[in-house]
Amino acid sequence: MTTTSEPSTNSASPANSASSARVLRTAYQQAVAQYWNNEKDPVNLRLGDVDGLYHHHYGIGDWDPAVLEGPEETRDKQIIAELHRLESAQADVLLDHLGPIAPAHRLLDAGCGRGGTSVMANARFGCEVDGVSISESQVDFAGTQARKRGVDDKVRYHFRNMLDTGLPTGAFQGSWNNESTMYVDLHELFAEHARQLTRGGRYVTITGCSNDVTGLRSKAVSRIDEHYTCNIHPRSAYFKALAANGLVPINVVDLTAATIPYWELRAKSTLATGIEEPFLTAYREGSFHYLLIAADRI
Ligand code: GPP
Ligand code: MG
Repeated sequence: MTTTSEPSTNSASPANSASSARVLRTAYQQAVAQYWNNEKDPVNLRLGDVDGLYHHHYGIGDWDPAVLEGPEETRDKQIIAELHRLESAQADVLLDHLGPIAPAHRLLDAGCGRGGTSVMANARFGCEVDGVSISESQVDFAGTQARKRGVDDKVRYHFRNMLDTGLPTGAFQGSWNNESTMYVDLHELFAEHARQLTRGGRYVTITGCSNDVTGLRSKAVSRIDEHYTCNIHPRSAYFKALAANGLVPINVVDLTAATIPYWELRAKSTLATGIEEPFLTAYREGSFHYLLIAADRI
C-alpha cells in the first residue's frame, strides 16, 4: 500500500495523467470516474440547490401528499424540496449510527460524491471530515461548496481512491460509504476502512444489495447495475467481508420499506430518470434490499 503525505486543503489534483493514473488504476475505475465527471443530472443538482447540500444517494421516509396538490407552476418545486428532504433524512440516519462523535474526532466519507453527507456530519459534530472521490469534478464541486459555507477549514475533499486513500492509519473515529460500495471489491474496501479507523471506531454503510434468498441478480437489479455502471453485491458479501477485516456489526437496519415512498414520489416528478421502475420492481419483488450496516472496528 502506498503512503502519501496528508493533504491539508481542499484539493482536486490538476488534471494531469500522472495523478489520474495513481488514483484511477483500472479501465473500470476510469469508466466510473468518467461517468461521475460528466454527470449533471437535474435530479441531483436541482435538489441540491434547495439548500446547498448536494447528495448522491436516495431518500427515506414518508412524503407529504400535499406536495402533489396546488398549482402546476409550483408543484415541481414542492416535489423537489420534498425529495431533497427525504435524501437529507437518509444521511441523518447514517450519521445517527456513528455513535458519539466529539469535535476532536475525525470522520471519513468514502465515495463522497458532491459532498452533502460530509457537510452534514461537520454541522452536527463540529469535527473534521475528509471526503474522497475518484471524480475530480465532484471533488472540485464539493470543495467549492465547503468554501461557500465557510467550513473548508474542517471539511476537505480529496481526489483519491477509497481503496487506497493515503490518509493516516488509525486516525478516524468514524467512516462511511453512503451508497458507493457497489463500485468496489468489498474485501479491499473494508481492509482500507479498518486500517484508517481507530480501535472501537465505527463504520457505517447504507447500500442496495441483492437478496441471497431469491438467488442471483434479478433483471431489475441488473438494470440498476447497467444504469450506474456498478456491481451490486449480495447481502451475504457484506458480512463476510466485514468479518474478514475486523469489523463487527452492531446494527443492521432494513430500510427497504422506508425508501419505497421516495421512489414512488420520484417516479411522479418531472425529474424522473427512468431508473425508478427498476428500483420499485426490485424492492417490491424482494430481490433487492436497502440496508444500513454499522460495524465496530476491533
Ligand atoms: C447514485 O446516486 C447512487 C449510486 C450510483 C449507487 C447505486 C445505489 C444503489 C442503492 C444500488 P445519485 O443520486 O447520483 O443517483 P440519481 O442520479 O439516480 O439520483
Ligand atoms: Mg440522486
